[in-house]
Amino acid sequence: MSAVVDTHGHGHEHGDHHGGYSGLMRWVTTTNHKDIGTMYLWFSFIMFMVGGVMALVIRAELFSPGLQIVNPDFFNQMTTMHGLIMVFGAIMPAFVGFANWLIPMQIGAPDMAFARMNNWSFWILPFAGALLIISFFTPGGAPGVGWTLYAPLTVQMGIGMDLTIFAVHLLGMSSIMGSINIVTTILNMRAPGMTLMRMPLFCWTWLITGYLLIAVMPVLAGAVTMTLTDRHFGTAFFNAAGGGDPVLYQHIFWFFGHPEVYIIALPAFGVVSQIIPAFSRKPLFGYASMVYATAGIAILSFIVWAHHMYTVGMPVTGQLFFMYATTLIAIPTGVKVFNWVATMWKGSLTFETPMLFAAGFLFLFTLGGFTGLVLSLVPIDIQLHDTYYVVAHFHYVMVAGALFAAFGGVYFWLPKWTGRMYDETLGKWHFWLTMIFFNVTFFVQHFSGLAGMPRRIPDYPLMFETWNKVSSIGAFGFGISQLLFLYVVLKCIRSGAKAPEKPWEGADSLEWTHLPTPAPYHTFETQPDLR
Ligand code: CU1
Repeated sequence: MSAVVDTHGHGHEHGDHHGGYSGLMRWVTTTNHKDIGTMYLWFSFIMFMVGGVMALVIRAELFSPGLQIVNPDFFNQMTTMHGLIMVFGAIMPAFVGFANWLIPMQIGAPDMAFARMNNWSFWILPFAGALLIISFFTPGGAPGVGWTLYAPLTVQMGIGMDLTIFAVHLLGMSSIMGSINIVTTILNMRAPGMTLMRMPLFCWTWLITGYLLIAVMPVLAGAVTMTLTDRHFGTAFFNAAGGGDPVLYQHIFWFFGHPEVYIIALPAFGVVSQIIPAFSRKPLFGYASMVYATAGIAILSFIVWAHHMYTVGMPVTGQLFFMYATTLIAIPTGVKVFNWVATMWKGSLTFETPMLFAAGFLFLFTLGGFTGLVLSLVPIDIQLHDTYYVVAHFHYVMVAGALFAAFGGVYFWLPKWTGRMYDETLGKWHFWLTMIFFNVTFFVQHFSGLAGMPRRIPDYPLMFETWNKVSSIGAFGFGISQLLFLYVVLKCIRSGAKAPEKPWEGADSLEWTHLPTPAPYHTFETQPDLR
């Protein structure tokens, strides 16, 4: 451990001290958790832009009925790669970036437990991302099968499918190594006095997320490996003609896929659970219940997977089980929402950009939770399955949930990360543009979905035209607004005003997190606890 600390002293402002390396090699060889966190965050932003351009291709095509811009096959490739890149390339690495930056500082550890493996976890990602993009340039292009990679379509695809399978394997390896690192760091490297129940909530959500990832990423790897052997080695796991069953794929995929929703959501909950107390000048309400609710959500997430599959022809008893189990998740989620609101209750609230994003998260994520509850009901889901209502629902969870929390977290911790303040006026502009265009894009998709518009189809009847036009205009506004975010961050790094010790006045009690790595010897027994 000490060797790592000695050669890789401070954050990125001391780039000339990294084991003799400088320039690019310094980033390639770094084992510093702050450097690696920074690389995760930038990688995630680049993937967010790539996946965003794909979303804009989809929305441009859907601006009008008929086929204007792309052929149906390329449209399918766009929906597939948009989903894969956003889930595995953008959202997940963003929160691993937060974990790298924050967990060692929040628990008083000098670095992550496995600093060299940490470097490897990150550097796998660009290769996985490259494989996904290279698949577009293979014969037949990228697989146009949807991000869920459902059998049996995957068996017939070209070599782009093999590249995608390999990319998923690499992404899974990266996630598993990252999770082992996070779990080990939290369990073994807390400073004296930092008991588990005193940890900042972000650490708790990542501890639980780490276990979720270790449990389900191998399941996804199994699903795509079975697809690979069906394609090339004569097995018939998902081929009815050989005694297999394509529905088996869906069961395996969603046994991974539903916990994956919480792998994305739980760290977002953690970020929001730290922003809201800071801007309410009050401790988090119901800390212990937050921890238990997070664990409860994680456990329930393993027994709800078939709510994605109500229409495959499962027995009514199966539908009922998965419906009741799914509706149960509303209870711990309700506990969390109650606690966030109760934290704000009678607080001295201010609404700087991080708090705006946290409040936006709270409102819109709850809305996405409600449409999730609607979709959990079998008779309703049978009507709405594969419509734009589902698309609207999960974008409220993924974008207004995870992405808003990530934006809030970036604004919240940028002063700690860079030593500089961002431009508050521009930050607020970024929030309001994002908030408005997000809803213009996705709220109307509830309407086209309820009217029966199917997802993943490039053409549609005239009756859906109005809401699609509105949605496409919103999407381009949303996309352009994110360039403002890039500008605000770059401006902060280059020329932001010097950040004060405590940028957010009050309950932001992480005042020592601006100190260099390794954190000085610290005992939390003599400090107020940090939650
Ligand atoms: Cu689910």
